[in-house]
Amino acid sequence: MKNRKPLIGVTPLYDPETDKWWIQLPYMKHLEVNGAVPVMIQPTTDTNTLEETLKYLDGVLLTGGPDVDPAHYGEKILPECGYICKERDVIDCFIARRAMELDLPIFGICRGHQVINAALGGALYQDIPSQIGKSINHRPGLPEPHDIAHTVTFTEGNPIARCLGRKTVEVNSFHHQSVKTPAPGIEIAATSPDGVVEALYHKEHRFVWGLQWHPEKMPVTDPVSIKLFSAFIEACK
Ligand SMILES: [Mn+2]
Repeated sequence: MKNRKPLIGVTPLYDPETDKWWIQLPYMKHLEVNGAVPVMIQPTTDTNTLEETLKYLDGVLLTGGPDVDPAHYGEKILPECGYICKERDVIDCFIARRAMELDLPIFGICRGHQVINAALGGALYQDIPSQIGKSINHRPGLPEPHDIAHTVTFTEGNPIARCLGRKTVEVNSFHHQSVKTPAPGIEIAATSPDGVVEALYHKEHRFVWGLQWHPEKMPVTDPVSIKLFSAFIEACK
């Protein structure tokens, strides 16, 4: 236990229209209110710099964003695949793999959850509506970011379910891709009623969790979000 709050590196987003890298504040806010110090990871593809950055961090939060290049899981790009940011793929995949090797806790949200799987050798569905079906709309475009889109049901005895102390949770949804084949060591922790993977964890690592939904888009007082961010931050101490 260190005599300071955990320092959490947060991956930024790239906006191709303005050529700017930026952060979505709710990730930082939820980390801050639950007892961590969040900082943006510099968007550089120089992996030496990223390696040096990791030496200072107590954990990493892999954020949402554009689709991972299907080349990472050995597939050609389908027409339904969305915008790809190759620089961000380099940054996020390097951070995910090296944080694993360094035993740093990793919390992946939406794209971050998909990055964990793709970086470790798993595959993704490039587009849920065209590849799985349309029983649930995972990108319904509801008025508020915290509006509930669907339920997720946890598998028996996984650490995320234990953290929340419940078998189901109501979640928001902003994605059109999902985990197809789990990477070696990755276990599915929760699915939506249509079978889409909504949460994962690494069975041998002390804290590698991925969520397909966005707990940071819920109010900072949301009990489920508090438990998830607190568990991550506790692992970073
Ligand atoms: Mn969903």
